Amino acid sequence: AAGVRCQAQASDMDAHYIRRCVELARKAAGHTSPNPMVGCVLVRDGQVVGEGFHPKAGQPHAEVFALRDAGDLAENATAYVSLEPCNHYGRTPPCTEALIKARVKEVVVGMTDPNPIVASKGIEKLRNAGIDVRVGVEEPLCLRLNEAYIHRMLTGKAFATLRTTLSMNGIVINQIGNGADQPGGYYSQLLKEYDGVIVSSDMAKTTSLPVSREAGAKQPLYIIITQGESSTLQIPFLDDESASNAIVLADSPVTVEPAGVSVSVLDQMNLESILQLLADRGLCSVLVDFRDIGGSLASLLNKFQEDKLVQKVVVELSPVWMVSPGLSDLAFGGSQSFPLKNVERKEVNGTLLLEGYL
Ligand code: AOF
Ligand code: ZN
Repeated sequence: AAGVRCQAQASDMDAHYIRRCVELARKAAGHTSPNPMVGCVLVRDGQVVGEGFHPKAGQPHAEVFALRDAGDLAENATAYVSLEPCNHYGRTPPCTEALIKARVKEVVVGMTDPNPIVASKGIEKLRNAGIDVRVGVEEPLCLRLNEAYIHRMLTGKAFATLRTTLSMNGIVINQIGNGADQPGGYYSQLLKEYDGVIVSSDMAKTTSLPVSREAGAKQPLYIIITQGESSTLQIPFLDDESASNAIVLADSPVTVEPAGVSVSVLDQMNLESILQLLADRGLCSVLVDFRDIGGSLASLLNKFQEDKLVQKVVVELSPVWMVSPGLSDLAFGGSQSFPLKNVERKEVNGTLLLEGYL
C-alpha cells in the first residue's frame, strides 16, 4: 500500500511540474510560430533547479534554457518537458543530446511531438541512453497548448478559428464589444495569439485593420480576401510600412494600393486552398474575422463545417438590437443599432443569457 501511495504522489508531482512547463511555455504565446510553445523544468531532490521556455523560432529550445539555468545541478535531476525533446538538427541542435550530456536521471514528457522528423525518436534516443522516460502527463493540457502547431503538422493546413459578433437579434455585425480591442480585451488577446487574421476586402476598404494592444504583441499577418474586384483595391488604413504585413488573396488579378502589399491569385478561391497556402507560408493559426454577411468571406464559409476546415468558433454577443431595411444592407453600413442598457450576463445550465433594456 505504501508503494501505491508513493506512486500516486510521484504522478501528482509529474502533473504539477508539467503544468508549470505549460505556464512557462505560454510566456512566448504569439511568438514561437511555426514552432510550438514548449516549457521545461528541472527538479532535483524535490527542488526546482532550472526553468526555461522556447522564446521564438530560431532561438534555443526550452530544454537548453532550463539546462543553462540549472548549470551543474542538472546532473541527476528530473527533466519535465511539455513536448517530447527533439532529436534532430533543425535551426538548433537536438535537445536529447543536451539532456544526455547534462546527465539528467529521468525525463517526463507531456506529449509526443507530431512533427514527423521527431515523432517518438526523441523518447527512443533518451531511453537508449539509459534515461527513464515517462510519457503522456497532463496530455490534454499540452495538446490544447499547441493545438494550432499540431493541426498544421497533421493536416498541412492552418488551424482556423471563426470569430464573429452577433447582435441580440442574431445578426452578424461589424462592431467589437466595448473594451474588447483594448489591452486585456478578448479580441486584443486573440489577435496576439494568432499568426494571421483573415478579413474581407469590404472591411479592409472601410475600417482600420485589427491590432492587438497586448504588451509586446506581434501583430498578425493581415490576409485580405477579395473576389470579383474590377477596380484598384485601396486599403486606406495600411501605410507603406504595415503593407509588408498584409497579403491580398484574389480570384483574379487585381491592383492594390499601397503597392507594397503582396497579391496572390488563387486558382480556386476556397477556404481549403487558403488554409493550405497559409500553412505553406509558415502560419500555424488564423483568425477568420467574419463581420459582414454580404461580404467576400460569406461564400468561403459556406461549407466549412462539412470539410472540417474551421476548428474553433468564438462568438461575441453584443448587447445591441440591429435594425436593417433589408439583408443586402447588412454589409458594411446600411443598418442601425440600438444599444441596450443595464445589460446583465448570465449562464444558466450551459445557456448564455444576455438581458438588457431598450
Ligand atoms: C523541443 N523543445 O522547445 C521546441 C521543439 O528548427 P528548430 O531547431 O527550432 O526545430 C523546430 C522543431 O523542433 C519543431 O518543429 C518541433 O518539432 C521541435 N520543437 N522541440 O525539444 C522545444 N520548440
Ligand atoms: Zn529541441
